[in-house]
Amino acid sequence: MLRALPLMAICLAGLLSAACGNKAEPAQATANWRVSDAHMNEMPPGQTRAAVYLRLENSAARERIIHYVATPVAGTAEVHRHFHEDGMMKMRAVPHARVAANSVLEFKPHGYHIMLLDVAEAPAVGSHFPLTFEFDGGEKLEVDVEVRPR
Ligand SMILES: [Cu+2]
Repeated sequence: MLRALPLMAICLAGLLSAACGNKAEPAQATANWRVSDAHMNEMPPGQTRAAVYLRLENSAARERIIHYVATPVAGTAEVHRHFHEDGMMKMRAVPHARVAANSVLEFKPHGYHIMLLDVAEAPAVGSHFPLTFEFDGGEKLEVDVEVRPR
């Protein structure tokens, strides 16, 4: 914790000068979770699928399981993971993704992502929408997702 403090100070100063990496969005936090960099890239015209990326930190001392993901902008939302098979990049749904105790699950290109299916209307660049995780025990976490230009 002592080590984290100077970093945090640098990051706060960085936010003021817009020089703190590309994480302009402040982190979203609850007692058990800390979320940062939640975003979706602008959808190409005609697409009905999109991936949401974020950094999900489990600050609890036990493993948690993601049972369900939902957002009003998509008919269905699923946790997916990319993997290599026979020299090809494929993706597969991960119905009960686990987040280890005191650790971070990164949803990022070529790894885990939240797949939005049946997006009827592409959200505008610069807009935000809510994404809700439901974990084991029924705990819910609502995340604010930013739509960024491609
Ligand atoms: Cu996917």
